[in-house]
Amino acid sequence: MTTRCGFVALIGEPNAGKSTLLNYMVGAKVSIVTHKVQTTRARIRGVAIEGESQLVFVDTPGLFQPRRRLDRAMVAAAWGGAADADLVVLLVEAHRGLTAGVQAILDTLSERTDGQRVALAINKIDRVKSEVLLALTQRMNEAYPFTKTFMISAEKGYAVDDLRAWLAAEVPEGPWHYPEDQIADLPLRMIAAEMTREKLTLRLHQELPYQLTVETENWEERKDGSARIDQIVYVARDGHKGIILGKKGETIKAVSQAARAELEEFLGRKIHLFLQVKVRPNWLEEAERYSEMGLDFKDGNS
Ligand SMILES: Nc1nc2c(ncn2[C@@H]2O[C@H](COP(=O)(O)OP(=O)(O)OP(=O)(O)O)[C@@H](O)[C@H]2O)c(=O)[nH]1
Ligand SMILES: [Mg+2]
Repeated sequence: MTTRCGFVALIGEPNAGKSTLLNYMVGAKVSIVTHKVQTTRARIRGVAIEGESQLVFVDTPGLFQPRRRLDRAMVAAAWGGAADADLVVLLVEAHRGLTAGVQAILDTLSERTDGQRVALAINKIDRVKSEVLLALTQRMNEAYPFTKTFMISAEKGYAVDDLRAWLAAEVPEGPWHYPEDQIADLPLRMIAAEMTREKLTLRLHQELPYQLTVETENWEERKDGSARIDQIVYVARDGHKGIILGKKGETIKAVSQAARAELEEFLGRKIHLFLQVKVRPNWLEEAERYSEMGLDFKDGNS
């Protein structure tokens, strides 16, 4: 029996649906998803099995024109994910088509990858008519020599099985990297912090979600099988702390409840979650914050 195993990087503009696709492939929510751009900040690995193949999907931050240190570190992590992978899947949004942002990705795609095959996944096909898809497929394939094109809906699961089957046949022969029952390669404390960040992002308006970070400070196993998790939400300004707490602490309470519920479902046990908001004016320039996020601080140097 020959097994196969390989790394598949999911790249694309922010909001293309990379994390949604990873979660669908894995069959569990290992990477957070929101309607806002720049949700994913680091490389997140999710594992799926198809026949004799183990597919290690690498979800990456979106590729965009970076301005801040954090942006640069995120974009570097995304391109790094593509360079290290056996196969690359570029996701584009069907209803947005070949945007300037997609063109910018195509312009450097071949030099950023190491000769790997790149498949195109036109995502969110549930939002457009089929004529649009055919025209876009043609335009995209004129713009870049994709090995193959898929038209999918990561959210609805349309044609995702075709993509998975193709990837399973294309990854190199070799032993599996992970035990059969492992679905993610990300420390639990980070998954827990990400869940809280997702709930904050969904609840807060405007720029604030981009200006905060969440860290799991302490994780204590209890005798009754439950766990106590303490997390810190770092913000840069005093005013932001007030917004996150909300009137009489309502906002942070709702966030904490939602994050706890999801964490309990993910872990299958009782969780006591405690959130604390800290004002840290310079957190976006602190190396430790980046390593907690799974990013390389030096990548942010301009
Ligand atoms: N209609 C539709 N929406 C989708 C589909 N796939 C993803 N979405 C939505 O698109 C939004 C962005 O999805 P994400 O998976 O967070 O996108 P991403 O590429 O990981 O975004 P970043 O992490 O910010 O780079 C979410 O609101 C998803 O629910 C799809 O197939 N159809
Ligand atoms: Mg994402």
